Amino acid sequence: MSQDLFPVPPEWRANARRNAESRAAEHARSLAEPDAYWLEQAQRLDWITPPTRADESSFAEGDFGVRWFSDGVLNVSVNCIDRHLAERGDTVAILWESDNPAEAPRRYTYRQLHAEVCRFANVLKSAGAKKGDRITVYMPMVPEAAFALLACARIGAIHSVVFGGFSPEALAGRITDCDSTIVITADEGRRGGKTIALKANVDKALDLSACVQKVIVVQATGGAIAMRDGRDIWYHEAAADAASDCPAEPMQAEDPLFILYTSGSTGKPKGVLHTTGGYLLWAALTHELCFDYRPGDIYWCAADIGWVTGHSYIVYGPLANGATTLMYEGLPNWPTPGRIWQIVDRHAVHTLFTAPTVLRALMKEGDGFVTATSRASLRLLGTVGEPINPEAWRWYHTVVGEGRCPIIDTWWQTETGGAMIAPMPGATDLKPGSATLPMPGVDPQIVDADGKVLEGAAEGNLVVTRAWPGLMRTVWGDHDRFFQTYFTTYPGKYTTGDGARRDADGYYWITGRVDDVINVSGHRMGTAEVESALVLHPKVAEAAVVGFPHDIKGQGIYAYVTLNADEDPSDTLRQDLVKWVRTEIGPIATPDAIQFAPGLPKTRSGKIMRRILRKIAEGEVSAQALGDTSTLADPAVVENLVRNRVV
Ligand code: 6R9
Repeated sequence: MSQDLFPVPPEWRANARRNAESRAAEHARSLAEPDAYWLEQAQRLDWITPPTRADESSFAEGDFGVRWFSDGVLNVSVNCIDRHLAERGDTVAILWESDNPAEAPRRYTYRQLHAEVCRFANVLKSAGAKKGDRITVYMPMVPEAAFALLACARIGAIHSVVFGGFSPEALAGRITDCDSTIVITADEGRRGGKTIALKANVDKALDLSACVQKVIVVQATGGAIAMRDGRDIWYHEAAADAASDCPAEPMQAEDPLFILYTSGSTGKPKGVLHTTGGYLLWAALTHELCFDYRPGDIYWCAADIGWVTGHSYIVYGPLANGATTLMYEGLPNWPTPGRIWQIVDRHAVHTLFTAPTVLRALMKEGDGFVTATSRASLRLLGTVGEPINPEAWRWYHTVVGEGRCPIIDTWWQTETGGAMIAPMPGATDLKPGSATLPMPGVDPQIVDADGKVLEGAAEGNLVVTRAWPGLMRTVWGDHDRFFQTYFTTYPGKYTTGDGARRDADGYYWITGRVDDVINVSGHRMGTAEVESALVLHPKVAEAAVVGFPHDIKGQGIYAYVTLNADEDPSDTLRQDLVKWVRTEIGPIATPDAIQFAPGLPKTRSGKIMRRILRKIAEGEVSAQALGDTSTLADPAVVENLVRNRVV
């Protein structure tokens, strides 16, 4: 095993804020004296009224609730902008790189960011936005997307970002669920040289959702779009008359900051709610712990603002820490597979934070695109979104980082607000494929199916035994669903839905989801969502969806479809179903394989046996792999499925 241990590089050992001993001591203290530790940590934020109470959460039925710093008052945009003005007003806060490599980058200093965010906040106010209103943000990766989030935070409105790749139907569902009154969008988005008709999608979505009164449209490409009188507002026109100062709304620590919809194993996507004080503290603290940001570093999180990673590690964490955060509009591999490394060189990027799926796709193109660039500025490499296979880890470490950059593999979830298990660059020896050790305040356990706590080296279900400041507060509009989903499988503990192994050194290795969530290119997809989309098709009687291993995406989507009795399977229908799902949910839900199945394996009580469907999709079709099929209502169904596998 020794060759599999990558010790902390000497430069990091000498200079980082934390070393192995101080990391361990901090973790121990955070669990032993949580109130003292967290009230001390709270001082990294600027409070209007500092909190005197830290954790008041309970995971127990009866007095269930998550609450932190409840008597504190603050504003998130002030913490991300105003408080930096005196010391680093002229430091670049947001450095923006266009999709088009020939276009000049844009730079906003903290002082300019202040003016932009205030103007945006004033435009929102003149459109009628008030504290507590929900505002849906459906934007490309342009600086205005970050301004929009911070402007919402400034006036106390709750933003709900919907990824620009979601369809009008999916957007409408998310607008209606939280009763948004305003949508912020752009004329079009750009990615990889293609345009995305964002405003046209909003128009279609608003035919399905009646709650929206105003649509604020940022001019991003200048493409022709329709504007509806009385409803649609051009941002640049409204901003021309808006003041560049806007008082910040004082917010209680537990006032909502944002909703972000995410897929679960059942039902429609859940609106994960994060609040003001605890979330911001967690984003800022974990950004420091994982990346040890120092003034002058160019920090690049190559995620999209539509996902939680973009919220916590493009916008809130880095800006709360006064960092220069690079925001990139396009794709890592366009116009060439070397684009990501060219951007690293162009901006002398110090920290790069991306996803395993991106690394796998780039690895396939060969090392030449990497070695053609310098990358001399790189000091730290991060990953997030899915388990990183050791092969991709080694490539990232050896070829991209030339052995000098620690790989910070951060395990966390939309629900957790920020990194939960991750290395710290100056403190943690690395093992390829392990997210290593828990962050301060995080008390993980591995439990078996019956909830028995497994000690030492063990494998099972990953749970967390106590609240931390970044934990979500509720599912928007359905507090009971929050409790039922996360706190009843193992009463008194937060269920992550992930499996994990802990080795003899106490390192955690995430093994993937143990529920019906699949991870496609680092994006969470509920199998139930894809199934509901498929059965909406007039020719489909029944559908079952599972994940299967995919070289680039990590997991692909495999759908078993039973047609209505009078319908015949055909390739045309198969293509039609793929298109149908893309229209219902969006391109990220594109099925990779559709198998027409005259029958699905069911128990006598009618439950679909997904275990068997997963095995068949994975190509494990021996009797031994398929296991006991005697409880099936009709065992012959399985033979048919095995015979007609499609990948
Ligand atoms: C941040 C984010 C959460 C799910 C999570 C897990 C998987 C994320 C991971 C990882 C192994 C890592 N996941 N990071 N698995 N190692 N470093 O991705 O949030 O979109 O909510 O997805 O992603 O399965 O449960 P989200």
